[in-house]
Amino acid sequence: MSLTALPLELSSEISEAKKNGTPIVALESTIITHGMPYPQNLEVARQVENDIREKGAAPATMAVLNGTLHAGLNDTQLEELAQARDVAKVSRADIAVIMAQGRTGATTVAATMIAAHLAGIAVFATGGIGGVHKGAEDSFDISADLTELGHTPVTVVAAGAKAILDVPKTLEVLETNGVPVIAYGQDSFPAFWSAGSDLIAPLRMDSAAEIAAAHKMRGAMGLPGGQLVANPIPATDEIAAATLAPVIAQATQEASDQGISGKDVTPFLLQRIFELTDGRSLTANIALVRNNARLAADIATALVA
Ligand code: PSU
Ligand code: MN
Repeated sequence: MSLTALPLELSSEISEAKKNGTPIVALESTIITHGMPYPQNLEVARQVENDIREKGAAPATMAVLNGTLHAGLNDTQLEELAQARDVAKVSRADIAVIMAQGRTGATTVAATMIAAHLAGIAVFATGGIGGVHKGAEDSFDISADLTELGHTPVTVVAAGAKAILDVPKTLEVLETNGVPVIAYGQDSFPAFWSAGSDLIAPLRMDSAAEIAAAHKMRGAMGLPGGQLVANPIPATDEIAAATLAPVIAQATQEASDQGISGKDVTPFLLQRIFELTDGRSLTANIALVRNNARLAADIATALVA
């Protein structure tokens, strides 16, 4: 059997950054194709990339385009992805199949970590990670993002986990997988749309330099796996948990009534919550992704220092 060469293409911005030792932050593309509606998804994707550039780092949005894994998209590619319909949502299980078939796919947190590691990128910013779904004791629906964090040495900055998930069980599975869960600048584990929650995060750090040092220490010890940095949403953009609880309950009930399962669950819930909050969930989502991108850029900068 002959080896297949890896079809991995770095954008000119990312190859330049690698040559110059510029810090790089990876970004996912499922948030663009399945997490937000057009045209806000495109605006946000561009805004987040610019937030990273303003910090002196380079943004690498990851996606599979016609079978090639891309680290960094140009503006035409970003626009095509934002408008595309029926793009596959790819995770660890299906990324190689989609690539071998020459298809196009948006990367989840798990697949973005794989892509970032292949491209030599250590830090990744997103909105929220996948987790243990409510009712997982019956459905077994646990996101591959959690096991990926246990395998692949990338530090992921997210705003905690959404209340569409069973957050205590999500923290348990992360612990089982050996993933450090680090709340940034506070004791409680952030709840995505709300800065705080009544769960205390397992770990806390207050600076990008400390987070970078912990990332390097794992590497020095030869420990596989990454870190989850849980960065609270800025106070001005929060939505109270009590406001969202009935919305989440309704969306979850509808998903179950309509027999939504597997990969479709998370996109369905995000879309229904967007509709039921008249778009307010999206405004908060945008603010927290940008906030995560800025922290990730600081961590990437501290890592190359
Ligand atoms: N959570 C969000 N927004 C998202 C996702 C999760 O708040 O866009 C996306 C991410 O790409 C994440 C994926 O990796 O959904 C998880 O999907 P699943 O639950 O099917 O593993
Ligand atoms: Mn799932």
